[in-house]
Amino acid sequence: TISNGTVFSTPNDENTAVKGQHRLANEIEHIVQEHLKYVHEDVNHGWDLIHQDGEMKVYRREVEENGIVIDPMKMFHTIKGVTGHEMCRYFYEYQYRMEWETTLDSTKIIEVLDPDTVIFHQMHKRVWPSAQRDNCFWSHIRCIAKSEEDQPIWLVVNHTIPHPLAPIKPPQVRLVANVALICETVINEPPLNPKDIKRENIQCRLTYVAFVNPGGWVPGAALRSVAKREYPRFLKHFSNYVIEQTRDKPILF
Ligand code: 6CM
Repeated sequence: TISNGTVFSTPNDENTAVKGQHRLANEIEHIVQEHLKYVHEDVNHGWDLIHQDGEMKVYRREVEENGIVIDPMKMFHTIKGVTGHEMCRYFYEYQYRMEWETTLDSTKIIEVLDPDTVIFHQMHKRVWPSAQRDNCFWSHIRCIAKSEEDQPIWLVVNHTIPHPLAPIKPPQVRLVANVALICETVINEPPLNPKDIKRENIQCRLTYVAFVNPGGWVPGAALRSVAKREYPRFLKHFSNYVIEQTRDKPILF
């Protein structure tokens, strides 16, 4: 219990497993709905295609706020042989984070709100010449059923929040991020018996959006060039990671 009376649970606290009943439930619901609303928004107006590689398309909208570059990013990809659930699981779960995240020095869970919602504190690698960034955010995974026949939508949202267990310690700078990974599974030529579905029959259609404020001045041109290089790199690397991890495992629908 923290001095203002708020009860914070720890990662090994067994009493917090009631899904969706915690102090962030309303905020999370709101942000999740926002992401779902804009997932199919078209990218023909105001978005620049800055990278394309096969099925992968990376778009950016150039935006500055008080002289700080906060360009929204939006990307689409289709990954063969994996499900939306698998993509989201590997993105959400703590134990895999350092195996695919190339921008981090460290990650830790500082609170578990329910099995689908945790709070992370992460330290990013320093990008010279700017200050090192950290990020404290809730992370939430969710499955949204569309209908009996359709494959569900899986999504993970990571959204920055302040937390007493993660005070900002200058010279580090806290970045502010709102990112979502939204995935659907497509089954090609489905066999009559769903049990016969093989990895070669499935693919994942993915949308990833990122709204990141670097939380302090960074040279705009440098930030844009880092983003242009790093986001496609992340998407390619992370997708290949999930393909490799799941190749010989039963399909997780
Ligand atoms: O979504 C990604 N990772 C999530 C899980 O770790 C995380 C996302 C946070 C967004 C932060 C992106 C910015 C990282 C760069 C920091 C350095 C800034 C200084 C630049 C100076 C020129 O919740 C994957 C994110 C992939 C980003 C490329």
